[in-house]
Amino acid sequence: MRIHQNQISEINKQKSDEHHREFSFLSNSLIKREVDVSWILQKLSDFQVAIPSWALGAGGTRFGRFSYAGEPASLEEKLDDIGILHLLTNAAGSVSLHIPWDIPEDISAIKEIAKSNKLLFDAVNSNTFQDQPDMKMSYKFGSLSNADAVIRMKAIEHNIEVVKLGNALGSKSLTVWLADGSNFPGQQNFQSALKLTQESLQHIYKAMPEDWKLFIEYKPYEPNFYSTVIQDWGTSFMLANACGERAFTLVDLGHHLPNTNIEQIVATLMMKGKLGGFHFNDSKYGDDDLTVGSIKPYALFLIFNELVFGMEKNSQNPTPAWMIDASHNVKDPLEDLIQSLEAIMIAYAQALLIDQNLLRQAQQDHDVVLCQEILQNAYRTDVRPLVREARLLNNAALYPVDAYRELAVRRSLIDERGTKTVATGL
Ligand code: LRH
Ligand code: MN
Repeated sequence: MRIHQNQISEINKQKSDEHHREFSFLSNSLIKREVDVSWILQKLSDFQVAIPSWALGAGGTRFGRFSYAGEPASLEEKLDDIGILHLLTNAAGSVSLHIPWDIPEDISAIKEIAKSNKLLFDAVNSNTFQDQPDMKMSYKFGSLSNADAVIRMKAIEHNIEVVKLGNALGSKSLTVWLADGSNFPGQQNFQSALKLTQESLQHIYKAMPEDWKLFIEYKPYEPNFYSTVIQDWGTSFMLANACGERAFTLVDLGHHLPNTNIEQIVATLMMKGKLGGFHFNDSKYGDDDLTVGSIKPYALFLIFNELVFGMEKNSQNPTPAWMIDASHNVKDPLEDLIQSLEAIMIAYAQALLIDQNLLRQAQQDHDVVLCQEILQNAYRTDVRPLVREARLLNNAALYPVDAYRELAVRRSLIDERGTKTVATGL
């Protein structure tokens, strides 16, 4: 199922007067605030978020999964779905594959389909948190940290295989997330688990092509509920330093204990040049993988404030990899991803409104009230007309969810694929 640009421009016509009214009102008030509107529009246009190949079907929990009709049953169909997202939002310009959930059978055919959907391949993800049908051993008690050297080598070889596959597709980075840990005190020797994990990651790092990056994703708990080897940013940071200059920490927003100050972690990692990328999502309690900005939009804004400051000041930190990592238990997966992209663009646009020099001066002067005024003036600015204008300038939809529904995309996907197809992934 494909949609075409002219269908989107047709739909945009219905709302363009309303949009232009709201956009000119906003840009006039921003110009009065000495904001460079065209600079922000360019930043928004250039901001591309990778879509997870494992989040294009309905997600679920151990308590159940309610499938969504018209799910993509193959990687080819997943790339077409991301192509639809990209046409509607101009913000979904790449895909992050999870191996073996999405192994391309025919690399050149997959590259063709990606190209025809204007998609690049972002980080590839290895998977040593599930046993594969043909496996003679198990990752039940760990993979890169497993006390059994044969199992560790199996996991290392899998990661090297994933890098080879990613390299053939044009990807330039590997994301490693380990479920490794323990469920009970005494079950695991913390020091040897960390030491073995470090050695395994160093082995993988050395096997990567010279221009590749390694992203080490941390998580405090689940599926292990007493300890996780790579439990927090500090452990990931240590392991990245132990690997080398092309190893970085990956921040999944859902991988923090309640009330963790994530924006401070982001600032610290950028100052140290070790912030590799993000898995954007939102959560109320644990690793809920909910729609970005649906629970804590102000926290997301504060993170983007640190990112904007860091991208201006920390040349030692490469541009982070922007990726979504969400699971859709009750929403149409594509509508959920559109809402996540919108929330990311809004938080970024609001953060770009902040006069970082004015804020620095207020901080120097210990003018605490003014610091908050500067932040909240930006946060309380309705930047949606800006985000819409950036889409319009790139021939995308002014109102992507409305356009998705008006084009009856889900209906067409169901007509094409039926109601029983199940997408691989979470
Ligand atoms: C772990 C995680 C990781 C992925 C998985 C799908 O919770 O965030 O990034 O490998 O979800
Ligand atoms: Mn993640």
